[in-house]
Amino acid sequence: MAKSRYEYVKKFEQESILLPETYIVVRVDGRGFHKLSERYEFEKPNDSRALEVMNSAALQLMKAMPDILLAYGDSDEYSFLLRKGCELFERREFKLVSTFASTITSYYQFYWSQIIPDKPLGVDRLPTFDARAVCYPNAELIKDYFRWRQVDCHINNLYNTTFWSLVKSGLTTQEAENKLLGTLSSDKQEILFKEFGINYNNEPEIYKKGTVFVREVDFEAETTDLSKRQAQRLQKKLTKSEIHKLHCDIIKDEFWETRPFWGILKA
Ligand code: DGT
Ligand code: MG
Ligand code: MG
Ligand code: MG
Ligand code: MG
Repeated sequence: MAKSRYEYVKKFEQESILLPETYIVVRVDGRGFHKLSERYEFEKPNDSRALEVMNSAALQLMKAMPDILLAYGDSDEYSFLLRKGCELFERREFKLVSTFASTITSYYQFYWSQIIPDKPLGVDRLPTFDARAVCYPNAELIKDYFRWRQVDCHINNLYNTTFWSLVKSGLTTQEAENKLLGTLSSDKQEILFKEFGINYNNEPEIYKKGTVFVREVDFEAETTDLSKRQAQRLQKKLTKSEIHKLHCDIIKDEFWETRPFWGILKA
């Protein structure tokens, strides 16, 4: 095809290629979900249907992208781990993050209409997501990344559970906030138990631990130079593998060392 005289403008485009041979974590997060949760009257502190929408969207994204080995999410966010040898979009960052953000947004809106049909989405506040990609060079960092997100889930859930118990018992939001200022985890657990008879340990695992999707695939450590046939075989194996849903602890080593994909990660 002949080039037009205007084609030179393409040279102004900048490409950012994610570092080769590193794990890529893409995290998506709902935009302004504080406001969105008020607009659609989410249950407090946790709306189980909204969480189901988020989880369904994340699972569908994972199915559509076989290079995702693991996903972890809570609240309005999800983190996806892509395998080290992933060549999706030639590792072009903008293509990757914009695709993740738009795909999760589409799936989220689709599942919303299925799961929450009694609250149709209004154009004044539609759910949308941002996305970022971070490269991590080794498995230890990957473990700590996901541990960081689960600890965050735990801290937020304990706070929110205590906060909304106080508010539902008659405190204003300001009073509840003041009461929790400077409290430790143990103080919040004590407030929950003494004032509301709630044993935090008995709260649903999905709220305390978030949701983990694991691709149960057991190929050996990735070698750098796969032949075309080996690469195709691997892609097929990834595509056909089952995905399991868990609400378990991912902070302890046990989770990591007992997963089939650990062989890939520890390399
Ligand atoms: P952002 O991400 O900077 O655009 O702003 P937000 O407002 O999305 O803030 P973020 O992502 O730090 O926090 C998530 C918000 O979503 C937080 O205010 C609580 C709300 N949210 C998420 N899930 C639920 C839920 O199940 N129930 C209720 N009531 N609120 C939720
Ligand atoms: Mg935020
Ligand atoms: Mg958000
Ligand atoms: Mg968030
Ligand atoms: Mg095009």
